[in-house]
Amino acid sequence: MSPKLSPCWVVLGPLLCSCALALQGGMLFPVETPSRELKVLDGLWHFRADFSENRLLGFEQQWYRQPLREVFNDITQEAQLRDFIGWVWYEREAVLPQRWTQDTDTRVVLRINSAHYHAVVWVNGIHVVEHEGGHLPFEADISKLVQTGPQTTCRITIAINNTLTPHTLPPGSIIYKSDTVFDFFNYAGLHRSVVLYTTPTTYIDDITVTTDVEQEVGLVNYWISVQGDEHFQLEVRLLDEDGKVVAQETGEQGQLRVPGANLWWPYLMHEHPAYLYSLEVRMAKTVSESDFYTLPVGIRTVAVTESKFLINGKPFYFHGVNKHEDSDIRGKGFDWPLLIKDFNLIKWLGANSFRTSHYPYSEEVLQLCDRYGIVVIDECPGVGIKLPQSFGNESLRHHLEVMDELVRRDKNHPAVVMWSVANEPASALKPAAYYFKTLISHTKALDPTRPVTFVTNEKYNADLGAPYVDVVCVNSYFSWYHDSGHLEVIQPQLKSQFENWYKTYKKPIIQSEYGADTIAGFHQDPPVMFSEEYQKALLENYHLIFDQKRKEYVVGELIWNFADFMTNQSPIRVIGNKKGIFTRQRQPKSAAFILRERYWRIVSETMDHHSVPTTHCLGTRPFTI
Ligand code: GCB
Repeated sequence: MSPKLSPCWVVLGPLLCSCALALQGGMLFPVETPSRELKVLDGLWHFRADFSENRLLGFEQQWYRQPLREVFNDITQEAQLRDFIGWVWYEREAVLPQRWTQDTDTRVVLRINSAHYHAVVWVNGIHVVEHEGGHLPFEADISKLVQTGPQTTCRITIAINNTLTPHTLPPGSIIYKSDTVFDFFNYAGLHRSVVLYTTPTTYIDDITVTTDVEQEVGLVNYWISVQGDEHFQLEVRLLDEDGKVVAQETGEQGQLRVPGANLWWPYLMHEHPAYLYSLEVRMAKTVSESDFYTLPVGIRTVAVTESKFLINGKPFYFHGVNKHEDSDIRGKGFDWPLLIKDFNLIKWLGANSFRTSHYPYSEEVLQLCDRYGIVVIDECPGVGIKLPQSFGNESLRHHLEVMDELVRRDKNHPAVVMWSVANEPASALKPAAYYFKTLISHTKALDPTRPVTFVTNEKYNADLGAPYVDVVCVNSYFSWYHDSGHLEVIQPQLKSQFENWYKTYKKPIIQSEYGADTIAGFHQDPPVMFSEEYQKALLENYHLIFDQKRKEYVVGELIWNFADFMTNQSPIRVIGNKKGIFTRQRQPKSAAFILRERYWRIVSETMDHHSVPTTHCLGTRPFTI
């Protein structure tokens, strides 16, 4: 039934303290600095799916020992490959600069930014790393392997299996020769770049930053971990956007004080949103051996009260979207033009936020959010936790590890204001209480500076995980999956949804999903389901209640979905999920205009008039990055 293989095997291109993490080592985004080089292995990779009966021929014949190059493939026209379940093999030969292979003071690292789901990696036929779970990076130090002789190339082989079981995260039933159950297209394989980078052998391994504001003084707390030699010196400088040093310190841990700091504000909340400082870290071992890394830093605070979500002490209302990493041809393959188009649409819409439904998005997405002030609810791949066995110890242990990896990767992004540990789990099942209590307290221990939530579609009086969240995030599909076609139920049902949740928990609420499937170009008035008129009417009914309740404790609304996206085949999906306000090709349906008008109206109500950026107002030219 459901397709499994990504067509995107073509790769193009108080303290949050690192000691709280169970993981070894940091996961700094690889960048070029005076001490670090980077080689991005985008382009065509050799590819082979293992169609053998047991899917294990590649391991039996040790495909990693020989070049795969006799087999070459492309975005598939074969249903058999699209629907493939099991191991596929990728291979790429990389030419290395001579000093990488000859200078033993250079550390060479192979980093895979995302391989979905289970990956095994060899370099020159030698096993170097294995990783479970897509959407998060992993890496291996391959210095010893490439510094062994005169050769200046290395062969990288990656075997990836897309099988999903009740114990994977996300759990699923995408199992060879068995049924497939999954709510969106399980694009597999390499979604993002594979890179090689270098550091000195004594190197900056991780940087953790938290920020606070006391009176007018911005505080930047930092922790740096260095690997390699024990003897080194660390210098830390904070530069403003003009390149002026505003604070400096030495040592592995400290606090930088910035009087009159420019705060990081969300888009449309301030006339100069998304102010970023640069934290320059210099590690010196000897005069000639140094490592440099620069991290963008936004100084901001996040807090939650009984009825408000506060950024820099001011109430923040999420008017935004849910997304998917999904597009025609690319599937989940990373694509800069698509990313820029999506950011331009988000800004055009007047949206200030999104949730990374239902897995961590690429690091480049978060970097743009930092840079443009788009607030993020960062969700882990905990989608579809429905079966009792997916709440057992094996699943929980893996889920905790995934949160370690997610927090390690994304902890320094000012745009990330909340963690979401799951989407629509069966949180009324008995083991859900222990599961979510453990998961949420673990996440808070990793990062006490951000609120934690999960997204529920359970009833307020049955949900056993809700007592542990900081913000209640509720999904509901009134007049769509329930009382289909009856728009008149929306207002009373939505009103009692909010009132019941608030009465029970006294916590701020976000409507984290609502929407209707709509086939662009289908018109019907009076509205019927799947027409553009129905989507508009459904939204308008929801909005009436949002407007009442956002005066009280509703702190956000996120439409499902930003754009149409691919799913498995099913009688309720018409070549994918059509709840986008944009088509999969990013063209607006009528509802996009309703939402645009609404979001800009909310902005003009909540922002000082002079601070609304004129270039982003309705009817003016869209933002261009
Ligand atoms: C939901 C899920 C989302 C689905 C959506 C739908 O509740 O969270 O992943 O795509 O409903 O359209 O069915």
